[in-house]
Amino acid sequence: MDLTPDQMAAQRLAQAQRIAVLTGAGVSAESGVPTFRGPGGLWESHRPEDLATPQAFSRDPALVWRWYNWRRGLMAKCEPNPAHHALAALERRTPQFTLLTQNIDGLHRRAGSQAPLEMHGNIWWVRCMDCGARYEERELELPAPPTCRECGGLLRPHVVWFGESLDPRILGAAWRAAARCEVMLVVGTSAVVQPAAGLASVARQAGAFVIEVNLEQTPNSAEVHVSLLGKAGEILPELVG
Ligand code: BJW
Ligand code: ZN
Repeated sequence: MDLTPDQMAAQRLAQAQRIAVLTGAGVSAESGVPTFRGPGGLWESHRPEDLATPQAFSRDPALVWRWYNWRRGLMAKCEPNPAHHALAALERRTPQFTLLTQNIDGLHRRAGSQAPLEMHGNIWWVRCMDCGARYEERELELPAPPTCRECGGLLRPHVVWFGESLDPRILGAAWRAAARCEVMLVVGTSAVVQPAAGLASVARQAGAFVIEVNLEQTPNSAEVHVSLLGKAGEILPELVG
């Protein structure tokens, strides 16, 4: 009997020894974290060039920090949802599992994922522009801008802005995981921001079976093996079983 696409995806995930998962903002949407693009997305009411570039930060660090403080306040109230939990469960049962996330909210780790590769950084970490110190900072009432506890220098969020390179070790590990996996699962990303958006093609060209879960079609949809349309928090628990 022919399998439906979701049954085929579930079977591939159950049988694979090596799985790579790439997540984007859509995986945290059901936790209440705003996405960037699409209806209600952050870029509908905020210009990325004013808030998420190194030039914007040099021009007006206070403005950028007020935006990050607002987002830190929002994210502090969010809990992992069934999609995060399903991915943590998939990791526990898969011999070689790599979670690649573009999200900075830390929710995968809170759901039990052991070592997510946070390609765009983490909003709960700060980095000093002067001495390079980087440390976790969970205080919600940070001044805008805050200063370094080591040297008093200007702190920035430890995230990757447009025009900045990703950490080469993280990018290298992400590329290797994509090139070596048997199955790649791509969840809740609009697949327009490089270099993360290219990972599905890397996996596909290396022979992996690629599954996409999203509310809508993306630039990746035409080249994946299975595209499942719907909410990650509903589809992933079904897929992982
Ligand atoms: C659901 C759902 C549910 C909703 N269930 N699904 C041309 C011009 C200029 C620059 C470039 C260019 N070409 C390439 C570049 C470089 C640039 C880039 O890619 N720009 C494109 C936009 C064109 N990339 C970079 O600059 C990167 N660095 C780099 O490439 O270095 C080398 C280089 C430098 C300069 C020039 C060229 C090369 C760095 C990118 C850093 C991205 N940073 C951000 C902000 C992080 C910090 C922060 O959050 O404040 O990262 S931008 C933002 O987008 C954030 C995200 O991680 C990233 C991706 O977004 P994501 O996760 O896909 O979210 P959305 O909102 O886009 O999509 C959500 C999806 O979920 C949707 O599809 C929904 O349907 C779905 N969904 N609910 C399932 N319940
Ligand atoms: Zn410092």
